[in-house]
Amino acid sequence: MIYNQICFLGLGYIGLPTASIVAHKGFKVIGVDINTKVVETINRGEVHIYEPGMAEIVKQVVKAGNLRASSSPEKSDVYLVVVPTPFKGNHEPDISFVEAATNAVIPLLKENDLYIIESTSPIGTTDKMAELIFSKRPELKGKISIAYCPERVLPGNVIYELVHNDRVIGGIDEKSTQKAREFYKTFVEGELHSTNARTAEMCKLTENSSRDVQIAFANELSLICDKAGVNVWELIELANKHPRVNILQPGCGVGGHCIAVDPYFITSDFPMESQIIGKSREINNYKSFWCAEKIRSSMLDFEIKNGVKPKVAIMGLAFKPNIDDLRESPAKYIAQKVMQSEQNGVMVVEPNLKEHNVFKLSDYREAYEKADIIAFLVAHNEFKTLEYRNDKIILDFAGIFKI
Ligand code: SAJ
Repeated sequence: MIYNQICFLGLGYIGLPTASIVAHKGFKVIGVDINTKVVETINRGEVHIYEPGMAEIVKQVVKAGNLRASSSPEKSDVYLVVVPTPFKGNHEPDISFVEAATNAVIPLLKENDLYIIESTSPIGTTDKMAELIFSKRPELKGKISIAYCPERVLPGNVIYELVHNDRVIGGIDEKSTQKAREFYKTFVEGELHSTNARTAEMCKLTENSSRDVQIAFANELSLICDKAGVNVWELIELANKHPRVNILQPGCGVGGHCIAVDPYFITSDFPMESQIIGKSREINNYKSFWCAEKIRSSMLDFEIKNGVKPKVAIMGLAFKPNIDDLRESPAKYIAQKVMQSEQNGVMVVEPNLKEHNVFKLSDYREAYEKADIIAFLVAHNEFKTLEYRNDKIILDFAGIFKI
């Protein structure tokens, strides 16, 4: 199949790296974004998102004329919808961006085109978009291919994983699945697994919900062990010696724009059936509240015992170790809650950020030296270089010293 031009709608965390990899393969790619600043940045050969290795590729493909950014789509042979699917108030999925992107390309569609949704979506979204397309362009029914193909890349390793991870390809019919496979074969070296659109939509939600449930189990264990006087880190390490047990690590809660979010796509559509998935979300959210309360009571105990307020170091703001991304970060939530009750003497540390528009950041070594109470929220590598100090109160929510 010859692709004269490939159109990506949405140049964010997934759209931009994918568009640049496809352009790097020699295809002509037009990237579309509603944010004019994003369009201008990319057309300068620069990036607005940090992902290791991406800036170099974008610079190269823009210079070579293979990647162009625009605010509106142009006639192409393949259209990929990679826009956000946020939530309305009560965890109700919002597919309005997917609908808007689809409406933008409907007038451009022609026979033999391929239309793909990559955005994490509620089950049935691809069918809905197919209906929308054919309601406005009935002559295209059976003449174009429509598929759903979720991404599963890990922030911080996107460029590698976009090429090497297996992909699930779900067409609305057999021909669509085949056409989508042909397209992904041009840049994906991982295995391509064929299915239908609804199963592919559900697969994405299942992958992240299963991880959220597993993390909730570890977090629940940490609450039980705190009360039982058992070291949860040692417990999990021992239990995982069993050949068929693999318990994940407790943390200060679950963050990011995926694991903490995707399970709600299921619970909002299947509230009665998704008991464990719903409860796991509650447990992971509660863990963050529990950590904040632990810190605050430790501060109170210190003041009662010593007659002075403690100096406190909040170690880590990112949503996971060794990245600078604070989206949906439980650590940020905890820092905010602790500082609501006490500003004085609280130092905030985030080694992956130079500054923050809300928190005044401290150097992690200085904060560790000065503080009476140290709360490790995120297992950044820098923190693992610190020596354990038994003259300080260490709240180890991230397993730095595994105490
Ligand atoms: N976490 C724990 N304990 C663990 C593992 C993770 O508390 O043992 C926490 C992390 O600290 C973080 C959160 O969970 O706050 C999510 O981190 P993550 O590394 O599990 O997930 P993400 O959000 O960075 O990326 C996930 C990945 N999905 C899976 O691993 C099933 C990635 O493959 C997906 O592509 C991505 O979501 C997405 O875009 O959906």
